[in-house]
Amino acid sequence: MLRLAFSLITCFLALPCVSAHGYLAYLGIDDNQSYTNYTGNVPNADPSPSVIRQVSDISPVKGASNPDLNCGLNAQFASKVASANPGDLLVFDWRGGDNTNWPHNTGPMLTYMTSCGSSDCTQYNSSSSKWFKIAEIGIVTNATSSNSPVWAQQSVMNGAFTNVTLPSTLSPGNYLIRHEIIALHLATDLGGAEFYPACSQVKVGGSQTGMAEDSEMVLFPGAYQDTDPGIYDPDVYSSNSYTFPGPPIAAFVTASASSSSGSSSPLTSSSPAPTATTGSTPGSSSSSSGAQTLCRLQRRTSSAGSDFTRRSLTRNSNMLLKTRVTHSWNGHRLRGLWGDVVTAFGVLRLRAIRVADGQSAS
Ligand SMILES: [Cu+2]
Repeated sequence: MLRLAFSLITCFLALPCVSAHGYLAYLGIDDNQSYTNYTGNVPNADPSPSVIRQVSDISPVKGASNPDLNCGLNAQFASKVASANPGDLLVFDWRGGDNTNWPHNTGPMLTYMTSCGSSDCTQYNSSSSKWFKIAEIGIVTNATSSNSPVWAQQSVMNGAFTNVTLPSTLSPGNYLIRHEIIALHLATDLGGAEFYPACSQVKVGGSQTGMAEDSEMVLFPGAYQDTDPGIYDPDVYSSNSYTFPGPPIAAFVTASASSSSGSSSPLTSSSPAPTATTGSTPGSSSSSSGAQTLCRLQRRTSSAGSDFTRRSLTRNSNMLLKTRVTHSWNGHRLRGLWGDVVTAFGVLRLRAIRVADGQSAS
């Protein structure tokens, strides 16, 4: 115990300057047979071929009418295209700018798609493209803390991936996937919301026919107003209800999700259908407007590691640590410590856990 306390103090002193922002570092695609992990480019770094459009800075897009709301700050075409099929699981891995965990915990995550037309997306300018929404997640119930309401984004800050299922009836074609985190920690002021859109280029196969209606499509910018209740949100710290900005999830997505209930694996969940929610939240089915009850975010533990690049090897060892902690979660004597550390100091958590694992292994 003494050693633990000492190590924790050391961690405090060693805390790096935590970056306040971040970016989409990886996109994974899980087709149930194999898992492919695509590496994004660090903002403003010398780019490597990627499927994720590189942005120029980890900073947020500010203002609902900012042209960069389309795909992120000065987003550049990417040179590669990911392959996917309807029903595949998209795994978004957001990181802080210094490759620590994503730094924010307040606000929704939304996923849109747009067609790039008949040619691939590598040169596709989406500034006047029509987008449809395939998923959104905001406040969920936290099974590990008495089913209390919490932003799903908190899990990302804690080190989780964000999962979204590609609609199972999605028409084949070339698409941009726009995954967006909106950080609302400053949203009590008009214009305070931080938008983090990230666009990935995919080619969807199959022979489905699902399409969004014209009336369900929006422009970026255009879909949001700074005064939208889910963007300017004076009650963001006092209310458990939330109104998502933008259009509703496209009807064909909702229809396909509810007709394929139960097919998602227990660690994952995603978008719209409030169907397969094993084990969570008895009392929460009375979801108030905007509150969602499904969503468990996949932890880093269940991803295949084979495709990770050198840069992420350190992260891989972190993932192992996280796996162990998850497995020893029940009854682990450091459980309370873990929770406190996560809440107050996201960055401290790993180090604390490393200590904890060292102790429990001895
Ligand atoms: Cu930030």
